[in-house]
Amino acid sequence: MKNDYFYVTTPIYYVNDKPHIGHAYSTIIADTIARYKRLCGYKTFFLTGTDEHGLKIEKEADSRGITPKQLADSVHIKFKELFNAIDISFDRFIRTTDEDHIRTVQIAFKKMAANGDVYLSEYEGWYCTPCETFITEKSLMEGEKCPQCGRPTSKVKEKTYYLKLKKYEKQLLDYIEKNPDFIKPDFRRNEVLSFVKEGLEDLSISRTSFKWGIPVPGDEKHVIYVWFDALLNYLTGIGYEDYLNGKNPDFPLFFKTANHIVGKDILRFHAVYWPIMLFSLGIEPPKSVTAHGWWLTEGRKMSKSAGNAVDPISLIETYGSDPLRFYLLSEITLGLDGDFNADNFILRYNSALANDLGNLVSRTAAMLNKYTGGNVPGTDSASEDDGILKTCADILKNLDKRYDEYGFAKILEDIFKFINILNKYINDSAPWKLNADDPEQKRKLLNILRTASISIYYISYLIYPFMPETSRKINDIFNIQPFDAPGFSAGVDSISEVCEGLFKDGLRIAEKAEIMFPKINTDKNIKK
Ligand code: ME8
Repeated sequence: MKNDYFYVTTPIYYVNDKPHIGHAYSTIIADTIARYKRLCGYKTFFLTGTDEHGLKIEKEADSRGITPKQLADSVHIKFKELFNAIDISFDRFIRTTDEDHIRTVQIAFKKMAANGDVYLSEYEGWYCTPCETFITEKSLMEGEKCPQCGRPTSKVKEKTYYLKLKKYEKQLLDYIEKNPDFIKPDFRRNEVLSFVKEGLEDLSISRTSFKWGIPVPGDEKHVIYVWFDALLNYLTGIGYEDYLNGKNPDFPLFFKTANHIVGKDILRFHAVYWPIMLFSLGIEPPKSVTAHGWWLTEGRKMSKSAGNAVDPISLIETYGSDPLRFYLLSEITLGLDGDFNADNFILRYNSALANDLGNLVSRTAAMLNKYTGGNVPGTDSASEDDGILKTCADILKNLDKRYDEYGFAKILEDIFKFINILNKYINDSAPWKLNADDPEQKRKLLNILRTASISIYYISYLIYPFMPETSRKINDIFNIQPFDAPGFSAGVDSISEVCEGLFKDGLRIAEKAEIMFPKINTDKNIKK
């Protein structure tokens, strides 16, 4: 077990409505990286959850005639159901209504106030409830609309506590400049830098005109601003309160390695306000904030309010979870937007998953059952790989770096290139034409079958973080424990040793391999 820590988070999602593909996307990104790091032996903590306070939730609950807590109780379940259906391996699902979170927010508020970073004044200006954001006069769009979502804002005038952002402006600029990997991708980092360079205004962190939030300690007319509350989930989730009480020495070790995955819409909160809150608390900012792009439908951001959201549950029920995970991570380079297109989804499923991967596994299993009675030849009877495994070694060599860059689409591209090389190798060497009674041809046959089997084991390893269920199914066929078996870990440096050990004396495969990806009839359409 490595002694290194790895902490990854998703945004916590508002409970005003059920989840869509966009929410699944952020969570699958975080899950994939968490699975990879665990596989490599890191002490990994993966946090996700729901953001349950604020005016938006209060209004939605009012419109449904229920309390905000009732709304949160029912909608947070939808997120848990989705995450269960798409194999999300979170270590904690946090809700901002959890008791330890409420205490943590109040502790943090008091600490910032004690450090002289909070003051009471008055806010007069604009507020966008769907974005839960204060909008400055100069950034308002025509018709007093929100520059972020284009919806109408409302005018507010109320007493409020402010957090001193201006005080930390220089410290933040220095931090961003000295830590080139703090904000990813680079073009987003530049956007944040120019925003900060324009000058920051202090941030209003409390409201008095509604009730659904965490009370300001000592002044309970105020509820804490939902973003101040929400960002602190990243501290609650890994036990900040216990750490302050001297009970959780792991806290700083995890937080130092924090990687926040966020959509580009909420980068500013994570790359400007959040590090300043942490400066005020005396905590070093997270290792990285990575902003991914949006899933669009027909060119527009997918969202429930736009009425163009694709329901992940109906997709999973029809096609399974791994095809969705595969599609979302292979289709767009992280950081860019992508159009969710049902025809393209089916096309990719049929070609990459059914034809290339699925076929490779089922034909290899069938050949093993036919020619060797289901036995993968051991080193004593087969030893050459015709250079095939060199391609695989090259992928492994770059893997850590690619993960650090969140280069998921590139990793998948490399894996599927390897799958195709292997399919071509099988086609070209045509084991079915070899005569098993001829010793030389028999040797060739065993070599092909062993090479294909070992390669499939590596493929199963490589796809595990992306498609855990498929990886599990492949390992089942080969009677090998899954990559998430308790206590198992193997990084790129040790997987070949593990593989050698497993395949040394040969293996016996399952008699019948199920078809992993039945071909989709292209007349069928995805239900929205
Ligand atoms: O902003 N494409 O919650 P939220 C890709 N509670 N990703 C999308 C998307 C799309 N069309 N739509 C949403 C909040 N997302 C706050 C966060 S964090 C301390 C508080 C994803 O429910 C993306 O990650 O509006 C985006 O940032 C997040 O969902 C916003 O979810």
